[in-house]
Amino acid sequence: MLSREMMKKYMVISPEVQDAMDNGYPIVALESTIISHGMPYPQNLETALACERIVRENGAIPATTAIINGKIRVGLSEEELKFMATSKDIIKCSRRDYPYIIANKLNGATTVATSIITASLAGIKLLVTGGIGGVHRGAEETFDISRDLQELAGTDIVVVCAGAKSILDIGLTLEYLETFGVPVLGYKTDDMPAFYTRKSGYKLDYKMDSVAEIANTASTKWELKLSGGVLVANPIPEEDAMDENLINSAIESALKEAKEKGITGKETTPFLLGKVLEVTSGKSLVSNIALVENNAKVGAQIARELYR
Ligand code: PSU
Ligand code: MN
Repeated sequence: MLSREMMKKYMVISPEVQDAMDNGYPIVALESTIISHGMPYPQNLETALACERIVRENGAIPATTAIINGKIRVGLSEEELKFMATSKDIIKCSRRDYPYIIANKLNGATTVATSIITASLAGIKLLVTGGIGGVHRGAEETFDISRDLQELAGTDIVVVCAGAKSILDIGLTLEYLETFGVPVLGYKTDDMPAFYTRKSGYKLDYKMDSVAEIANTASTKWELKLSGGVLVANPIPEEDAMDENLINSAIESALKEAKEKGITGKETTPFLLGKVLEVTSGKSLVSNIALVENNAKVGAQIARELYR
């Protein structure tokens, strides 16, 4: 956590989040790359607002993270969320970008990696996202492994996601998490969810049927000084899941086009998401929204247990 002095220098905490901090209320951090680079307008703004509402309805306070004009922001107003959803002047911000964007008074959308950093600087213990970044397919050649995984491994935080998209290599992502000591807890499932679908075929070691069990596992990890994060894999609700064949062929064609166009680095994930949206004629967006909202709900419930 940042010292008071450094908080004053670098961070702006919204009044609602500050009040929650002062009173020991459960807080749920939310990322902002999904808003600026993960979904089109206006669905991105609608989803961000819906997630905040769902967190509140489930007894916690939402804290969307971002960098605006070089200030680390924890908790955004509706107007600021709209800015994140519409401005073209927002840099997708990973760990390497974080100091640059702040020092130069720029705007940055926080990925899972930098949302974890921000949450940790502010003392928040739980983050909700849609899908976490991971080991990309072909990483043995490209070395493309999302910073999300290292940040999760090295920070005391619970991250709630709907598994990993099959634009990634889900098997290698799980191996990587195992090496770095991150427990992956399936919420009511023992199969790693694949974001748009409920199952990937990769088995999870631990299935948890209650949010209390999840919070207890995280607390135990931290009390034992086994520092680092816990990943919760919360499958998309049955009724919102996509047809497996449709989504897999969309992903294959998106990967093929990315390769042909020579898309690399930080552009890869946004490009693939955009293509999948196009190929499925918007169906993937409907699923994406549903799973994020579901994560917001479960995340708030876990946060309440954690802050007990
Ligand atoms: N997956 C999604 N939507 C997203 C992202 C991932 O379905 O918006 C974003 C998240 O912010 C995640 C980031 O942290 O992409 C990972 O990017 P990269 O693969 O470049 O590390
Ligand atoms: Mn990458």
